[in-house]
Amino acid sequence: MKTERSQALFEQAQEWIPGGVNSPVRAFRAVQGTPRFIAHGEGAYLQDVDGNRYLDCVGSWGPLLFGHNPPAIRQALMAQLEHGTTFGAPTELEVQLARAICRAVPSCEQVRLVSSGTEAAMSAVRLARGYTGRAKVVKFEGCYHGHADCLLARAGSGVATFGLPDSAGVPPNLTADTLTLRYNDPQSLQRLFSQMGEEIACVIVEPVAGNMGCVPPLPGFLEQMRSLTQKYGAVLIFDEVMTGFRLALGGAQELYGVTPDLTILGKVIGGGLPLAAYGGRRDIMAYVAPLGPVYQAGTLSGNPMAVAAGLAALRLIEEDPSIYARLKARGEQAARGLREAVLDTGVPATVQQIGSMLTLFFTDRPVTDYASAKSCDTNRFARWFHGMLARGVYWAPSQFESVFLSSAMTDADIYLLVQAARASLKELES
Ligand code: KE4
Repeated sequence: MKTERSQALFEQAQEWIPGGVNSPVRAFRAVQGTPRFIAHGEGAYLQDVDGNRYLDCVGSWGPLLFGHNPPAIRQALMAQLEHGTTFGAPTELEVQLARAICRAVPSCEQVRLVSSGTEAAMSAVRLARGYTGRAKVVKFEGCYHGHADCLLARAGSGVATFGLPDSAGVPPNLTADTLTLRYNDPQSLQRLFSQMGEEIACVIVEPVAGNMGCVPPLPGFLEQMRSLTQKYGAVLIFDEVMTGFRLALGGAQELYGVTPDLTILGKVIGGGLPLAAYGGRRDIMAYVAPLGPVYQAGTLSGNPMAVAAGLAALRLIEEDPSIYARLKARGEQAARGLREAVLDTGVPATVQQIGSMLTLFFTDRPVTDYASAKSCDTNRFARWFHGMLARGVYWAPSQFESVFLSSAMTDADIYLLVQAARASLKELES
């Protein structure tokens, strides 16, 4: 596979951009090798600058529910372009998008549009702290909510005492009130709430974890979280940046029937442009400036181009109510084929899938939390990843990520995916 142009561009990029990328996972450090510089996306496929073509299983990390460059979104952007790209003033379009989001996600009585999932998560946590007057934030190991200081925390020595920074540049005092528990461990959540429930402003969780690989909640985990937060007056925040409008129109909260107080959304609702949102109960959203005392602002919040793309995306979903059943069927089809390939080749691996999200974990046991995810053979994953790339399948370049199937994928595409996976697994044993 020719990669000269990607290699040359990566050399140049490292001169001008830290690590040569604008987001760390893109640098292929977890799998080594040269990141592919992409020239074009169309439907289910990417083409890199050397002319190599790949079935795209990353889908820009989730936004591309319909694959690349769907005509309806392209037309919406062209139409908006005639009127201008940004005004820094309210527009009719953003009212339409806010209403469409609230209608799709009933727990959102109001939403505030922002430009990234990080911004949405940071704002939702600040809002929960402002609304409750409390400081403590509970999150879970292996869940990622963007890179706001207070959320870049890992479990401290005594979890129930303080959180430690998980990044340089985050002073310990900024994570001291962030407590990190094990995902899918209701007992530790129960213990923490009985120790300090009245001090907890919020619990923030990925209702289906995607940032340690695809790890669904075990039965009762979300329900128990809901009853504890209710009982102690803490705000329950579902981070649905990845799962929102991906797993169902109403996201994971619709799928699992658990209603949070606040929801964070992103990715799909931007239709491929920078747009995210946080929203929820009206009495909590009433605390957001200019209505209330919790400040949050943004030059490009509700940007007309991003909103036009987001509206077109939600319209595509509205016009195609069977899309989630089809995406679920695609996910199950891919998972079935991958499990057969794992069995046939005898490589210790586990496939976890929900809807159109899935991960092939290089471990022979179920992955229910970060510790079990970290027990995977990441070297084997890296070799398998390059086997997939060489066979024309662009998989997520990290064991600890989900992949995202799109509605542009066909039976033939899933067949290609499974055959490439089988051959790449077999190669591991040679
Ligand atoms: P952004 O700030 O990247 O728009 O969103 C942060 C975020 C928040 N919450 C969840 C559940 C997320 O998955 C994300 C971002 N997801 C990663 C993928 N693991 C984006 C890819 C990247 O960081 O380059």
